[in-house]
Amino acid sequence: MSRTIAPHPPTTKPYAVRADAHPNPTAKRLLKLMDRKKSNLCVSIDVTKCEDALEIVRRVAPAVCMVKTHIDIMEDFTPAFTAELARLADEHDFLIFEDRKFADIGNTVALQYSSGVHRIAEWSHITNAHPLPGPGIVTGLGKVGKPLDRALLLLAEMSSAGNLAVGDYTRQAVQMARDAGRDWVVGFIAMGRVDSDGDDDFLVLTPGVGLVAKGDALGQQYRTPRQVVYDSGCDVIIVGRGIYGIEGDAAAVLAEAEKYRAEGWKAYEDRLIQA
Ligand code: 5BU
Repeated sequence: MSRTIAPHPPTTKPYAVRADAHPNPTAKRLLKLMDRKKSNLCVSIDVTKCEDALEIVRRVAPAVCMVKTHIDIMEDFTPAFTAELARLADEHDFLIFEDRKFADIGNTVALQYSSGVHRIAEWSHITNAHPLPGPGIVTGLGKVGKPLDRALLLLAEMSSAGNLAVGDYTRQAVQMARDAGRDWVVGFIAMGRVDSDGDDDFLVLTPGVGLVAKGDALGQQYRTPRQVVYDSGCDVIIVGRGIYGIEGDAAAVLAEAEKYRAEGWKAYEDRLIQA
């Protein structure tokens, strides 16, 4: 399979080398632990009961660099859930990414990030925002997240069919990140190297990854880890139902996570060799 993107200098460097040069402590920690665990796999935990979510995390923990949550879908949320998640993250060496997709004015998102029932900034190392409202969203979230050494991703592209995050919108998202600086906006949710017109080293995290299914009934579109990491130059693969949705016991879920980890890592190593 041939590469479909223009070469992008930072993606030809090992994660560990990129870690050394990164100005954001969370991005630095992520790149280092990816290297240590040989994993560019983020597992997305989209179940609605806290104990079910924790059980999946315990199963996949050895294989992941990151766990992604949607905290607002938890039906029985209490702060004990995020405390346990944070404990597991420390014990098993992974980061927590709350996929909150903030999309309001700066003042409101700062409150949504810091307060309410979920107090996201307290436990989530990384979160994300739509660039739609303009740079005030980045500044507002930064007031809360920067003092805590958190990291922000902008949604430059999406995986779902017919989404509007394309063309100029994507280019302006990248510009917004550059204007904000990598000490706070560390990268993007995107389907490829949206930053390939420069040589700044952003992280690209990519959902819509599956080894078997091509999509779902609601517009999700899947590509393989190799298409995402090798062909498109992305850094982290985000996999949900492809891992926690499989039939079988705890060992089967870990085996599936391990399969994705191995595929993602091989694609990364091949990318370095090809560079
Ligand atoms: P799946 O089960 O692997 O399809 O789950 C994908 C996850 O990634 C799910 O939590 C989505 O909310 C998330 N996601 C996505 O699928 N596509 C996007 O463009 C973005 C997030 Br942004």
